[in-house]
Amino acid sequence: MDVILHDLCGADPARRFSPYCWRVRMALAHKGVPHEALPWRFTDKAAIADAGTDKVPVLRHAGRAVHESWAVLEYLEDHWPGAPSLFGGEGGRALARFVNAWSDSVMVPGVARLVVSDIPALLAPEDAAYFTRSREKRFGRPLAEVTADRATAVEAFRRDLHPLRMVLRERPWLSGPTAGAADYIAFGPLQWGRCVSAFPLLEAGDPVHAWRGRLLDAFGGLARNSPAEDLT
Ligand SMILES: N[C@@H](CCC(=O)N[C@@H](CS)C(=O)NCC(=O)O)C(=O)O
Repeated sequence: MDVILHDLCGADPARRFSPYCWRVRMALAHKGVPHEALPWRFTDKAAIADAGTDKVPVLRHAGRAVHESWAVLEYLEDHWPGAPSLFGGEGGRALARFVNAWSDSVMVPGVARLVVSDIPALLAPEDAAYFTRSREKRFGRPLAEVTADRATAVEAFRRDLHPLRMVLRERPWLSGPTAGAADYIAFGPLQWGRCVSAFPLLEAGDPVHAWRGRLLDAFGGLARNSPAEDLT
């Protein structure tokens, strides 16, 4: 295969759950780029060390190893110019960059503090130990404590999604007439949450829920058919 993606997985290699890798998988499907999404585990640092990172996604193509999901999206756009555009031009690229910053700084931490304690149970033993140690250090307390108040904390998360909701009330996609990079970038954290936790992040009836459903169904149900916990 010409294109390889190192894609985070759990103990079950079919459970793919990284928010950043999901952005890339949706973008690869959008572009119609044939590829192999190789399962990669947290402690498998040696497999990607040559890319100069210890994190996935890493995309390999033509002797190059590209890391950082935003850089991978730009790489796909620039190296497959004849395939459907992810950004819809330079203005779209610039606005998608803003969505990326918003998704990374608001959505990812928002989902993390609601689901992080559910993740170790899905990981291989050595990964679970690494994940728990590194994330407890990051949060400064046991993971069970981080999510203990999630039944009420989810309300603040849903409020934080309001900019997304306002747009999706008016139109089906962030990116324009069809889904594109901005949609995949915002979808990634929500897909992460539903893949690792049965705790429902979204309420039925929310335009964000309906939009997530459209993205789950895109590309023949690529995201919906992946193992998940929250099936709402
Ligand atoms: N800013 C990076 C973030 C990548 C990232 O944090 N990946 C996580 C998986 S979701 C990872 O590989 N973590 C490895 C670790 O924690 O050791 C991107 O957009 O690609």
